[in-house]
Amino acid sequence: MNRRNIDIERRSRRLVEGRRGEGPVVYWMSRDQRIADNWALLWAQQEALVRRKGLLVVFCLITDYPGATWPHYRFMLEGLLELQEKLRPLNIGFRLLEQSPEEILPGFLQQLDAHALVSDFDPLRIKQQWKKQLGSSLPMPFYEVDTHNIIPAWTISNKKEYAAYTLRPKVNRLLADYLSDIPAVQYHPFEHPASPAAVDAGNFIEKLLKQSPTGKSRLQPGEAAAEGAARNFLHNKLQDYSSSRNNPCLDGQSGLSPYLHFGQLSPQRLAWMVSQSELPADIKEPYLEELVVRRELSDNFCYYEPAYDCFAGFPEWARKTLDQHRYDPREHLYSLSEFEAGGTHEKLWNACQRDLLQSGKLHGYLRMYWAKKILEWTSDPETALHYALTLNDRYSLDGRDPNGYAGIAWSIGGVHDRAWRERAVFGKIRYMNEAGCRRKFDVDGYIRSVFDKK
Ligand code: FAD
Ligand code: FO1
Repeated sequence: MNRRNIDIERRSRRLVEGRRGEGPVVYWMSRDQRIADNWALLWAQQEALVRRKGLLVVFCLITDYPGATWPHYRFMLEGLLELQEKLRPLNIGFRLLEQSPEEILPGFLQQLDAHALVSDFDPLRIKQQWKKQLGSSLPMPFYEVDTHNIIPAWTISNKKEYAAYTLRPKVNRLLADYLSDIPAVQYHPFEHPASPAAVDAGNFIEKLLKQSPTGKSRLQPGEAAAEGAARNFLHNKLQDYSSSRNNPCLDGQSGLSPYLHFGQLSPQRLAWMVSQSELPADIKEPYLEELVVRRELSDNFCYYEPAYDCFAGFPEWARKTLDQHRYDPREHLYSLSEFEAGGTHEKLWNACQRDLLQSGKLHGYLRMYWAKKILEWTSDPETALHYALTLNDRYSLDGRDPNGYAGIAWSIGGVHDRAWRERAVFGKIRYMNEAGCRRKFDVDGYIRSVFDKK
């Protein structure tokens, strides 16, 4: 096996044995919505080339995806429109199916007599359930390829990691071997058949987009825009990342998380570009720490902790301390709709919430403060968790993501953190407040910038 084949193979695993059909190889795309730098598509093409089969990409559109609203769909659908246009000259088919995968794929694949099915990896519950159900009803082999993590989630660790310091040595051991350039998909020489349920995906998406009550996406969606944004960050902002990223008044973060969330940008491509840049290592490392260690730690958490969005998913010390402070009096209590409307007594929190609603994103440093105040101003940690998850998923363009579940569990439930000095309500969970923010950045300047925004 050559290096390319090894690289492709070691990111895959077989979920179902099955009997190979005579039809095309099908890639059910979900988390990694791109053509470039997609190991799952490369895997599917390699399989189709060896077996002299056509190649088809299928996307199952679920109109009630948990937590998703129109701005998210708009961003995703515009990306898919670009994707299907780029697949055509490669002679790779694209089908958009309007139903959840475990319902529609078995019949669809049977009609095609599909040779094999491959999907991208995702640790979230909904995907794990779909795959389990699919696995029990498919006659053909079913594979999974991790093309979101640089080192497959099941390779980097076989257990839930305690914190970044336990995952980091594992990353460091394997990264040099896994972090490489990624080959390109080729023109596919074998025809894919006209398939059942072959609605014209382009027309269908255009029609859906016309129904969208939201205007154009604030951030330009799609693979081409993602690549442009990554290059812009690399050339103009990376050098100042470590000094400016924790200041919400500076535009110091990369802003790439929506592209990463919808899979329009490959984390490996981004990490590769950063690692190849001529900037000194001490400039590149803080960014790679977030992009590789922290991000892969989130996938590790959601993959090995089935209760990643529940109180039960918090570490034992955190559950114990939160339980001990469960009945502490709260000075302020707000309902979900009061939080949603940014109607608390604290101007900074209200500005954060307004920022989130206006721009679909909240600065990384403020996300921590924002979630911790929800813990302080609700009756119990379960309610706090529910409110934070609901608002983050509903309003963040990059929400509904393992990073969000891990970030909120860190803020409210001490996941990947340690015990701090004990205080009311929080117990030993790390505390944050406005005074701390004032020591870090110009809080009034931030508030003004949000309320002055048109
Ligand atoms: P940059 O600072 O430029 O970092 C580059 C990339 O590294 C990010 O895009 C992301 O993939 C990764 N990264 C950075 N910080 C973290 C982190 N703390 N944990 C895991 N990966 C990280 N991230 C999301 O992608 N979606 C969410 O819904 C989300 N919700 C969060 C909620 C809370 C309460 C907290 C505390 C954090 C949350 N994060 C979330 C993690 C982090 O804040 C964002 O990834 C980051 O702010 C995104 O902006 P950026 O791409 O400009 O980040
Ligand atoms: N995945 C799908 O396979 N089909 C969908 O219709 C779909 C909608 C969707 C909407 C918003 C959003 O944030 C994610 C959505 N996803 C969808 C899933 C996404 O691709 C990611 O896999 C997970 O959210 C994160 O791992």
